[in-house]
Amino acid sequence: MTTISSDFDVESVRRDFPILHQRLLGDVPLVYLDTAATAHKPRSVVAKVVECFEQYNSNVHRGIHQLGDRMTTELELAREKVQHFIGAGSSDEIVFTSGTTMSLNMVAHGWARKFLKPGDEILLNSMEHHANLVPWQLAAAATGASLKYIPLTDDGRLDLTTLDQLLTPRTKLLAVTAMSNVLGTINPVAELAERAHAVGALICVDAAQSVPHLTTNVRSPQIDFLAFSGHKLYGPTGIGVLYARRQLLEAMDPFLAGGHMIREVFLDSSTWADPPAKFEAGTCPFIEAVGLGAAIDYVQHIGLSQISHYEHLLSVRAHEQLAQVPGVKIHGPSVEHKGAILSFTVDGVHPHDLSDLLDRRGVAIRAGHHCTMPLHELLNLTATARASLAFYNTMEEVDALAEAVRAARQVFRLK
Ligand code: 7TS
Repeated sequence: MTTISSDFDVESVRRDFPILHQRLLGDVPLVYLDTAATAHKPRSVVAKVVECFEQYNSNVHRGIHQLGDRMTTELELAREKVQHFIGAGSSDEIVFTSGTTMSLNMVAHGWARKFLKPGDEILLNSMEHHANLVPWQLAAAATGASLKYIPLTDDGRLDLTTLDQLLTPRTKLLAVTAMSNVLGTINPVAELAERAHAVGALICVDAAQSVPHLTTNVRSPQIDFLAFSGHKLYGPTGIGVLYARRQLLEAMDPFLAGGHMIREVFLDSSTWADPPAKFEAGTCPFIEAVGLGAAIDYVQHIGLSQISHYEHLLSVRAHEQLAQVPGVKIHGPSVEHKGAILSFTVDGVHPHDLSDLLDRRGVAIRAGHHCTMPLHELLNLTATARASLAFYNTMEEVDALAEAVRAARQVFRLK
C-alpha cells in the first residue's frame, strides 16, 4: 500500500464544521462522503451570513441609507473576492447567479441563441452533467445549430485523437466540465481552450466540481465562460457565478429582465445597464453572495494547493481500499487523472441498496445517475454509487467506507 503522509491538520479543520460531529440513528458517527452534491459550511461562513442578517440586511444598490450602503459594500467586496479567486481581470466580469445551472443557461440563452445559426456546431462530450448538456440541446434546437460529441476513452477520459476532425471552423463553442462529477476525470482545459480558440470557437467551462478542489485561473488558459456554484465551494446555496470576458458580456443578451438590469425604460423598449448588472435582474441573493465571499476567504486561508494535495492522498487511499473489496469496480480513470470522486458498482448489490446499507452505518454517499444519464448509458449502467471526498474527511472515514461496503456484501451473502 502507498505510504500516506501529510502534515495537513484535518482535526483542526473539522472543528470548523460543526455538522460533522454528529451521531446518526443507531448512534453511529456521520461519515459524509457526498461533497460533490453539496459541501458543508465552515463556522466562518455561517457567522458571516448571521452577521449580515443581524447587522445590516438591506437591499443593495439603492444607495439611500447606511444599512443599504454597508450591504452593497459587502456584496461588491464578495464580487472582488470571486474575481481574485478565479483570476479574472475585473470584478465586472463576475455575474452572480443562483448556481452553475443558471450560469450555463445564461450563456445558452444570452450568447448561443443570439449568435448561433444553422450549420454552426457546439462540441460536447458524454461525461457532462445534464446542466451542461440540456441547455445546449435547447439552444441548438432554437438556432438550427448542431451538437457534436468528443468520444470518451474506455477509462473515462476525453479521447482527443479525433479532436482535429471534430473542431472545425463550424465549431462555435466547446462546452466541457473541468472535473466530471461522476468519474472524477480532470479534463485538459488548457489544451481544449487553445485548440478551440485556434478554430475561432469559444470555450465554456463547467467548473462546478473543479473550483472547490483545484486552482482556477480564467486568464491562463484564456477561458471565455466559466460557471460554478457557491454551495459546492463551502458557501451558501442559491448563489453561483458566471464569469465571462467583458466583450462577451457586452455582446450577449440579458437572460432575465426586470429591475436593476436596465439603463432606461420606455413604454415600448428599454436599454441595458453595463455588466454585471445587465445579468442581475431583480434582487440578487446578496447575503448568499457575501457568504460565498467568506467561503473563499476560508478556502484561501487553508490554501487550495494544500487542499488538493490532501484530497489526493485521501483519494489514493480510497481507491486502494475499495479496490481490495471483492466485486467492486471503480469507474473512470486512474487516480492521478482525477479528483477525489469515486463512482463504483458492487457485483450483486444495487447502488441504492448499497447507499441504504451504508447510511445505516452513518456513511453518506450518493446513488443514482448523478444527472449524467448519457454517461451511464455509455457505461451500460442505470446507476452507480458515488463517494466524493473533501479536505474535512479523514483517512479513517475512507477506511469506514471500504468496511461498510464489505459489510453490505455480507448482507447479500456475497463471497
Ligand atoms: N455541473 C456539474 C459538473 C455538477 O456536478 C453539478 C451538480 C452541476 C453542474 C449543477 O450544479 P447546481 O449547483 O446548479 O445544481 N452536481 C451534483 C452532483 O453531482 N450531485 O448533486 C449535484
